Amino acid sequence: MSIKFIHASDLHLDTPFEGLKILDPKISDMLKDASLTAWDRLIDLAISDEVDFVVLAGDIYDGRSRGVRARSRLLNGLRQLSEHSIKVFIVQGNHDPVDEGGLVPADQRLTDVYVFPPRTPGKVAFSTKDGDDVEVHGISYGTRSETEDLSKFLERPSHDSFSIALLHASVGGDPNHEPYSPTTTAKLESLGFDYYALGHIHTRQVVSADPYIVYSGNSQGLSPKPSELGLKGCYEVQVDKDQGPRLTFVQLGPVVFSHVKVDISDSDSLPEITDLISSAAEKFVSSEYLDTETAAVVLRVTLTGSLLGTRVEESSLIEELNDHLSDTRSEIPIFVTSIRFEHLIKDISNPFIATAAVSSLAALRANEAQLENRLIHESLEELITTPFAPVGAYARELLNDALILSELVQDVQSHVEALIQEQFQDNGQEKQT
Ligand SMILES: [Mn+2]
Repeated sequence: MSIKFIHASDLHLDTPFEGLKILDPKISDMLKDASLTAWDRLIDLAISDEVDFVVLAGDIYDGRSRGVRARSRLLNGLRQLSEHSIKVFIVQGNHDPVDEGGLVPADQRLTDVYVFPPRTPGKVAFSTKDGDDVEVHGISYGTRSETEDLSKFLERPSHDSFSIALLHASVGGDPNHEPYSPTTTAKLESLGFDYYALGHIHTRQVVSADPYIVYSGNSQGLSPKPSELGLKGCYEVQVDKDQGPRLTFVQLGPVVFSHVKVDISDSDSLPEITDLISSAAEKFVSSEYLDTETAAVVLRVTLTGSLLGTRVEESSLIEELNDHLSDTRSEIPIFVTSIRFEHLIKDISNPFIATAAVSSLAALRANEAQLENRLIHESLEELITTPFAPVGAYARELLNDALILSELVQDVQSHVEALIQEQFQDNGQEKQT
């Protein structure tokens, strides 16, 4: 037995990358084509590696409109695979459910393309060119929000074939994704398939290796969110006689979203901070992404440490940084899209922070259980309007995030305690000398 196939999902073809502020035309052009380039690379890979078939686990399209660029590119790729007798199995996901239309026009005769229907057992049994028996089963989304476990519609696979279940589903729940078609590894295992080719969660992961329950992740990252970071692509799966499936990750997405953290504690001027971030970004990109298929890296930068005495506007810093980065020697273009300020609140010597700290502490003392106390909110609201931009941005973030808010209160409490302790010790020392 020797079966070779590609497992991909969440192509989100022609996604518009909404909400991303990309000012550099070179990068925005690259992004505009990134999801389509990833699809073209998948087709090239399937043909050059002579795989037997391709499984696509949902969210082929990105939005309701399913624009003409996405449709023609999909059709073109599927035609190429058909010409090479490479079968394609597809389920529709929450971004492209069946009630919003089929994936390919009915008048297109694509004999080797199988799109599974919703809410009814879909199954295709066939033999590969080497004579190995394969069964692919799958269930599509009928509507955008399938809240039932769709795996219950699957038929049992036959034991003498290599069997694959193709689903767009949430295994075990992931807070970053809508809990559509929720299921568990135990539930899937009990169905008896050899390989579960999953989509929906954009983070690539082998959930279980016996049997294989796998998320290929999306083929191109979509934003600087955690599930979208790093290299994106597909799994090429090889199944040989008496051997379990062997998975090889292949990068497809040309634009990589990533994240770099820079400590700016020791810098006290804007040019110094810009230099520090640029060199950190360049170093990070050259160590992580050389020798890859990456055409550009879109970075989110997190700054930690004190910004005392430095006035920094996020937008001007981003502009400055990108100017700086476009002149660098880095082989892969780097573009910074956002900057976050972390833990600046710890700098208790800043008068704004000290004010907030004291009122927060007072609030905490007054009512320990209620973190979303009026006083904390008031002091944070006050902070938003400070001329000290990073603190303002941080305060705004805190107001929208109860978890960070509670962390802040803990931080403040321990810092104020440390401060008191310090003063107490200083006094003690003074007495001794
Ligand atoms: Mn998706």
